Amino acid sequence: MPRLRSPESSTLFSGPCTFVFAASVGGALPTDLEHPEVAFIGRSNVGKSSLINALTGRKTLARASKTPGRTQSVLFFNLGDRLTLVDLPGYGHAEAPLAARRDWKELMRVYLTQRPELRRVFLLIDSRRGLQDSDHVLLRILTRAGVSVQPVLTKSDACKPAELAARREETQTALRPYAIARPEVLATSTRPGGASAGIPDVRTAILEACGLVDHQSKHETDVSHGGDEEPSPQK
Ligand SMILES: Nc1nc2c(ncn2[C@@H]2O[C@H](COP(=O)(O)OP(=O)(O)O)[C@@H](O)[C@H]2O)c(=O)[nH]1
Ligand SMILES: [Mg+2]
Repeated sequence: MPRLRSPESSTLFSGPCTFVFAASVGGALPTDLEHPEVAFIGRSNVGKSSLINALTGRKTLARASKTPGRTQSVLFFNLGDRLTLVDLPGYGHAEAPLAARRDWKELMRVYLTQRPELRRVFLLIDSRRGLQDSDHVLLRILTRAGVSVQPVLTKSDACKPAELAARREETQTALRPYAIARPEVLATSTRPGGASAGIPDVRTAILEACGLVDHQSKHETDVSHGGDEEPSPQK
């Protein structure tokens, strides 16, 4: 698949994005989606639906639901016929019944072990709270599955800049023992006052994870490369 040039990559997220499949515990996962895939996960209320909507410039793509113990599902969205965005069920709800927690774990196990398309999981963390015990449970599951993790602090507008910087450092330190976690911690806000901070960074990280980013639009320059031909795109 050819890499997207910068202008094309910026329009990908404002183009068509359609719901294609919902998988719940005990059900099958789609096997015919063909595109590289990235998934979003985090504790309930972390701002996952808001972030997915902001990334794709929509108001209602990802439904916001706050009912604990409600049927949990893995939602698949086709973005411009180039990649699949996956909305994973939240966790960490204090009142969630035991059966719901068990279903969540089983759904994660099935999803994470049966997705050769999966390139990266974006782990959302509330800026005001930092990593919680339930995030560490998830990180251990992701470690066993060997899935690359991009940490993202959400609701950055709700913190003062110094507090956000401290939370970023603290998160980086707490994630260091996890080899699957990428070292850079992104921070986002979906509030107009937050000027949609960090949303373009997350879009770039998605494209990079999927091998779809044009070389010139990458932030860092690869100096080890010494004028070779452009590497062939990853499938
Ligand atoms: N201050 C602030 N609040 C946010 C932001 N994103 C989401 N929220 C709020 O956090 C709550 C949970 O958001 P939602 O997207 O439904 O979280 P989800 O349960 O993880 O899908 C809602 O009240 C949102 O309005 C943000 O960037 N800044
Ligand atoms: Mg939600």
